[in-house]
Amino acid sequence: MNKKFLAGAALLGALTLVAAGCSSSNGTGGNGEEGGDELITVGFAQTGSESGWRSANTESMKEAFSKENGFDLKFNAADNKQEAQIAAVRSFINQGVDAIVIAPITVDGWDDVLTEAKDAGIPVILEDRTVSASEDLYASWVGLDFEQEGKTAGEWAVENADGSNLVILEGTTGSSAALDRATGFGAAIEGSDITTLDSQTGDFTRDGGKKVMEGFLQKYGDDINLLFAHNDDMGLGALDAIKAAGLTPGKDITIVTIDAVKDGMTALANGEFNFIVECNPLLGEKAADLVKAVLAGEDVEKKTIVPDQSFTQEQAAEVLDSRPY
Ligand code: GZL
Repeated sequence: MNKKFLAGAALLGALTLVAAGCSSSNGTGGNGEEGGDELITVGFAQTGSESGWRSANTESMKEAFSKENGFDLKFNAADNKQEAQIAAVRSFINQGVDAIVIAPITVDGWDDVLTEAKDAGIPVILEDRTVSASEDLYASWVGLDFEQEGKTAGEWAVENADGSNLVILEGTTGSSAALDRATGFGAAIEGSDITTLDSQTGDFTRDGGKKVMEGFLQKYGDDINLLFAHNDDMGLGALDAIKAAGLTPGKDITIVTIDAVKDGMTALANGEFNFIVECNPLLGEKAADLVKAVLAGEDVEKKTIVPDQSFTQEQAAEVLDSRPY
């Protein structure tokens, strides 16, 4: 139930009780919990479960939006389909949640449902990816600098693999992560001797990365000597295709990815990947703080960027056992 409505009803109820010379005797919060405060009901529309990064992000969000932290979380994973994700947001609006959090699968297509949330007086916080809709349709965004991630990956490639023939496994088409990583990487290799043979989406999944890499290898064979994958999971899928083609990943084909999840860092430490740019999935605490601040009527920053780092093979080997995800 929308907190504004509840607050009004509670006030009216309290006034009625006082007027009738009664007082509430059960000493419970609005939701009847013994002595507890009322929980903040939050609808979280997650993209799906397409990658190791997504699993870590979901875990971080569920941990932060726990009952212990004062939340009643309604969770939906949209199987990487934007129409399902928009339907989930509409359902949260109809349920009259206090706030909505979205990890928007793609940048476009959000104006209508965000306007509906605004008209219903339900604040929206974006986490992870961004949208093209007007900033006045959401309260705040917390995420990563995807363009910088792509730029860092591209700069390493020019520094360590200039003159290579490159294939690219792109993330989900139309997602801010894929669009901005492509922009940053492209700018970094501009003017270098790296030749881009092909670029295609693997939808951020291992299966997608494997299938697209199989196609690249059939078409270009061992001309390929550099792979840039927009996330670890597509790079991990590509490893299967590279080995099946009788090539040695990390040597015959230099591999640069983004995320730095455990399986990616393991591949980096054992020499199958060559460089990874981190993309921090632990956004839950910041998102929960933003929800509480917005509902308390506090001014919040429109954008919060969480810092990233990058890893070579040697650095991965050093930190692998201490990685939080
Ligand atoms: C990035 C995130 C991307 C990851 C992928 O913040 O949106 O989506 O890089 C994930 O692993 O699927």
